[in-house]
Amino acid sequence: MTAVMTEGAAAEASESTESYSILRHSDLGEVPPEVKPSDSQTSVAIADGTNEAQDNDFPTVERSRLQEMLSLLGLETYQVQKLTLQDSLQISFDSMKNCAPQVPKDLPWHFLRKLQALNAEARNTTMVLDMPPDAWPAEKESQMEEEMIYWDPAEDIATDDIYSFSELPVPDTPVNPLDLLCALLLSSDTFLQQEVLLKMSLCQFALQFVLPDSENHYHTFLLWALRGVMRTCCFQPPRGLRSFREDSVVLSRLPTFAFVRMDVSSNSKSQLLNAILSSARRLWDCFWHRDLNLGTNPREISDGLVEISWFFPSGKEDLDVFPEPVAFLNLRGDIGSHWLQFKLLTEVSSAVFILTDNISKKEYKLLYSMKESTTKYYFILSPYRGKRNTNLRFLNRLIPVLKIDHSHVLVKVSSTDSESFVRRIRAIICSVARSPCRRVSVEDMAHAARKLGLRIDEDLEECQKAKDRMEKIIRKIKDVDAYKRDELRLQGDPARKAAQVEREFCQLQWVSDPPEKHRAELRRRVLELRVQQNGQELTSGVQELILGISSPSLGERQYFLRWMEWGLARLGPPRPRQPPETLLTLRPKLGGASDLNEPLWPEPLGVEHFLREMGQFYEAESCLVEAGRLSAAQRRFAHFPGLAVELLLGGLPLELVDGATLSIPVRWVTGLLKELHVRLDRRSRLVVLSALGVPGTGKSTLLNTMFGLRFATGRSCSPRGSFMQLLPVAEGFSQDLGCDQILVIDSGGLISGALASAGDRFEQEAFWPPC
Ligand SMILES: Nc1nc2c(ncn2[C@@H]2O[C@H](COP(=O)(O)OP(=O)(O)O)[C@@H](O)[C@H]2O)c(=O)[nH]1
Ligand SMILES: [Mg+2]
Repeated sequence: MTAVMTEGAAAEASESTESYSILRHSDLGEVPPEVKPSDSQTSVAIADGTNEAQDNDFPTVERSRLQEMLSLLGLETYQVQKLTLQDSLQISFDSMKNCAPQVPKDLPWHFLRKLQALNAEARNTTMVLDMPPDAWPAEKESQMEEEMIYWDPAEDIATDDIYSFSELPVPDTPVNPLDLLCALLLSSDTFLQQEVLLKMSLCQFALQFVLPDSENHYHTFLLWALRGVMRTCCFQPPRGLRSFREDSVVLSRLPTFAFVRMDVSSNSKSQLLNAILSSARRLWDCFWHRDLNLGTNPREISDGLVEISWFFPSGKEDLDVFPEPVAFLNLRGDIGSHWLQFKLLTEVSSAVFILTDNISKKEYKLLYSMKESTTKYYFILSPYRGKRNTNLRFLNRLIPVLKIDHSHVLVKVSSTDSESFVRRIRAIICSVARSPCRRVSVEDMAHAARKLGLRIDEDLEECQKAKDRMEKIIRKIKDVDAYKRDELRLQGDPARKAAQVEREFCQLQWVSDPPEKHRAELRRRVLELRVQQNGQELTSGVQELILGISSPSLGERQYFLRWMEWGLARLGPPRPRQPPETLLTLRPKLGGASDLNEPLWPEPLGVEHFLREMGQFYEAESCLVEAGRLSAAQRRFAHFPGLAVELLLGGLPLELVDGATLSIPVRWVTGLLKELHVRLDRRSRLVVLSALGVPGTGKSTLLNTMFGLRFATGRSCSPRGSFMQLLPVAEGFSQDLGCDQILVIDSGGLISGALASAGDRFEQEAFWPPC
């Protein structure tokens, strides 16, 4: 035994130099970076079984590497006060500039802007260098000298089109895209992290799952950030219409497959994963790999990053490489240096694929320590010259330890047919997924990560407090329609009738000689309805919501709203798959005469209903004050606009046109705008930008993509009213732009589908924006 070990160790020592020199000159996909002092230190400790939790002993070289990266990218200022979603939306001189990044500090912003526009080239953000090398940031000058030597200034392109530079000769970018992404996420607050991941998922990129942070000795499991990513689940009852519901990806329990590298591997893990996920009809570069962007630097801070991607079948045979949903995890860097992440993957995955060229004594010891692990292990080997015997010897000893057989060892060398190799791996994945394998959700994985000592982003106290408050409200909602009727009473019949009478009252002003008697009658009826409304008490659900949005902590308020959005979205029944036009043609047959003002599909309960209720309380009270039936001192709801404006400033779309009555609650909206004026310290010159058009034509999607906004989208679930959101303009830029804020208005399904003729629809929609 001792003799074998000694021999193995000797072989390892003599071979390591060989394999390293081969790898340095290899152009094969994911070439591992040089073994860093920190890596070897960590891995030895782990192999001895002494270091299982977060490494609190990071050497200073790691610290300075992260600091250098942050300072290179201009992100060091965001380490205490993190970059927020609102910061990223701000309209400034830079955001209006339409040119390629010139210096490294431009990279994070360009990446964010491209991602916001759902540009699939976002990960390939490169720079166009149009300044002399001596203008580079001093701290990186020496390091860049070598990289810039290949750059010929004569090739500089004086272009202002940020999308055209992908066709240019690609300059050496001083930052690896994964480093850029990690640095940006480490500098962002949890809401911006969530937005970045959501947009990345829409671009069909792999998402960050465990974010390494050597600086603060904590790796973060991004549960909250992933929670915002939705997937559509289909329901097909034996009889009846197919229906669907959107749910967060973190809730699905799926077979999960982890791909990791041990020591060195000449096979690119990410390219292999991309090949596994791609169909013959669609190549999918889900995981970034270096061949996607020539000339990028090795990773500096993103080793230890774990990414996740899902495969959800589309129902189209030529696209579906797997018959059922599966998840994939990809650890960047060597498992020995990132043992904690590797252990997590072994605890949550249905199977782990280990890519390696080298199994020697050190690797044997590492994997031997996993002998109690219950996941299935597969090896993907590509042995280098002279390593074959050593590999085989240690592999044979690992086979009983990991409870595997020879079918779990796959060899891929340069002569292996790649397509059949990929098919073989897919077949393994399918067979594991069909067997009674481990199926865990991302939420379950977070429990495992917590036990291992990783930090979970969602464990923040304010996030948990907000969640508890949301659950208190949601628990009471057994039936959405009954809840709307009983708890949100003001927006039922009284609001509809009041809106109708007020509309009639307004129309009277166009009559040349309106009968005074009729006007007085309408005034009396409105007042009566408002008295009725004002006589109601706030229900417990609305009171609880008000408490949530009045929290002194901005973070808690924002967490609460997100929790409420998700909690309420899960309550409704699945929606019909068919577009509303189909339902329209069916409805007269089903229901006979129907109210044309009724929505075509049941409106799901949302936060906007609670705010609409607050608006109605305010509206009723203000109406009575105006009529002299109530004194200003008796007002109970005067502070409501202030609460709502705080939400608007935090990025929540506020309802401008009531989706149920299709009327504008004038006093409420006036109250909001007055409050906004005060809150903005009178810097409230607004430019109003609105999108009008037939429902389902992509208005909300367009506004969201252009400005990074959060208007509800989707053919059959968009609210019918109109919503407004604010875009802040940077202080130094408001003079040039001529305004302090941009108010973006998104008209929802103001008109019910094809019910109104095109002319009527246009007239109705065009009527309200100037109001
Ligand atoms: N394929 C495709 N779908 C789009 C595009 N824009 C929007 N959609 C989809 O069309 C549906 C309706 O979009 P939405 O923005 O809600 O339309 P709105 O009712 O006019 O606001 C959504 O499911 C969008 O994802 C587009 O440019 N291409
Ligand atoms: Mg819309």
